Amino acid sequence: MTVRIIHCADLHLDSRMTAHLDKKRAYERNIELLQTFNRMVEYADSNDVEAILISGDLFDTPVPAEFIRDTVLDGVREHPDILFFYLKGNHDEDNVFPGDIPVNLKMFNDKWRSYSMGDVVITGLELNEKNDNIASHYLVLDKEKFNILMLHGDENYNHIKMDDYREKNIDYMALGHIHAFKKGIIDDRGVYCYPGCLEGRGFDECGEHGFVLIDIDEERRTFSMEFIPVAKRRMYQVSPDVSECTSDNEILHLLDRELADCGAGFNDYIKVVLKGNISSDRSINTLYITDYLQEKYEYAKVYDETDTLHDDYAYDESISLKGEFVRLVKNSDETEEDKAAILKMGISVITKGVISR
Ligand SMILES: [Mn+2]
Repeated sequence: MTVRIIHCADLHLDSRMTAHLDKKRAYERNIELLQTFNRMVEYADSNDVEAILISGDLFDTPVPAEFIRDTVLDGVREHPDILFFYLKGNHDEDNVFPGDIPVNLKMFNDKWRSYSMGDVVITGLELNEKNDNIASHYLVLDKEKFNILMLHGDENYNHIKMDDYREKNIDYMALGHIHAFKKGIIDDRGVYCYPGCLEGRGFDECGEHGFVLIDIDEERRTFSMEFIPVAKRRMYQVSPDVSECTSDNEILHLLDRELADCGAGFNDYIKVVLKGNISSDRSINTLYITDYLQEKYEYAKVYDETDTLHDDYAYDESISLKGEFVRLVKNSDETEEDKAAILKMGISVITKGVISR
């Protein structure tokens, strides 16, 4: 008999997300996060998945918006054949469900608690400052069973040390807290895994995101695992060196190549940080580049962090506004660093009419 389980974590439903998005788009993005949760549940429904493990931070806040909280509960109720195991994390640590919860939603508390699904046993505990150093001492698992352990944290947060969990008969440790996929070995028997968040919310969560699908062979007590990407949008950041680009169009071609290599598509969020050295008679029009990218992607932001080649200033003897400006700055009492910054900004205004940032 094969038992099929989904392991996810860090959905962070009802996040602020106002670092890059205005209020309206942040709200739309929250709805997308909720739809991705629904998509995962639909995947479970149509692929014979018996249980979904949520290893913490289902919500970004202990008091999620009613609509988001109730939609999650509706999704659970509408799928009575799927068991949902929800262990709270550090963002949703309070009582997120004040009312009655569906019978197929199984929760945990600050003491070890186990649920059996035939020969598969799911055990979990919500770590806190009082129990995190002693929790492993009280963990007893039947070595004849296939043991899944749910926890939220890492070495630093909640002090989860893999050494403490060796030789404890764990087969699969379903963790949450780290927002990118990560797996490793506990001992001869078990592995640990962080599935990462379901959707990236910022440029510190770039690339593919999804959940882990686990197929357990109950008799042989073996399993296989597969990462299933499910995110609607992905975040990508590229920092190309544009020193060799002699025009903004050349920068666009370079970005096209780099973003194609990433696999970025029109649903995705793009952050570009331009690097390298450009000559003083050149200024990059970031508005032009941003506009181009916004046509091709859901969201794009461009930062110009190029340095201007210092030597070029010395030779500008032209009788022009730019020449006069360069000489004025060059002969000023400013530090070399400030001179470069002032020249970069001023030349950008003079030649393109925009301030290059
Ligand atoms: Mn988290």
